[in-house]
Amino acid sequence: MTGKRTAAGLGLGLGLAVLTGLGANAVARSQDPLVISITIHYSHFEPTTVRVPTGRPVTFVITNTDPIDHEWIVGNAASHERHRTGSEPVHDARPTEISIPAGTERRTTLTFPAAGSELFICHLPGHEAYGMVGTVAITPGG
Ligand SMILES: [Cu+2]
Repeated sequence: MTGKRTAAGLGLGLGLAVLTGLGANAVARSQDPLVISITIHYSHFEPTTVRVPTGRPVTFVITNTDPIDHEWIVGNAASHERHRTGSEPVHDARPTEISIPAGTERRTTLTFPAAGSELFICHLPGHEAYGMVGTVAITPGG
C-alpha cells in the first residue's frame, strides 16, 4: 500500500519537475499554464476571442456539448489553408490540432512565441462556413 503511494508521489514530483522546466522556483508560478475554457455549442465556439500572453503555456480545455464531432485547429492563415484542402479525418498527434468527439472534453497546452493573432477553426465539412471560427489574440507577456 505504502509502496503504491510512494510511486504515485514520485510520478507527481517528476511531472511537476517537467512542468517547471529547469526547477527555478522563482519563475515556476508564472510558468504555470494559463487555463482557458472554450465550449462548443450548436456548432459555434464560445468565446470566439481569447486573449493569451506570449511565452506562457496555455492549456485550452475544449468541451463539445454537441451530439456531433468537432475539431479545434489553431494556426496562421497558411496552416488553415492546408487544412481546408486536407483530408486527415482525425487529429491527435499535434497540440495545435484537436479532435473533440461528440459530448467530450479535450485539453491541449500550447505556448505562443510571438505577438499577433491566430485563428481556431473547425475544418470538418461545412463547419467553418457555418461559423466555427475564433481568434486567439496574442499580446506580449511579462
Ligand atoms: Cu465542427
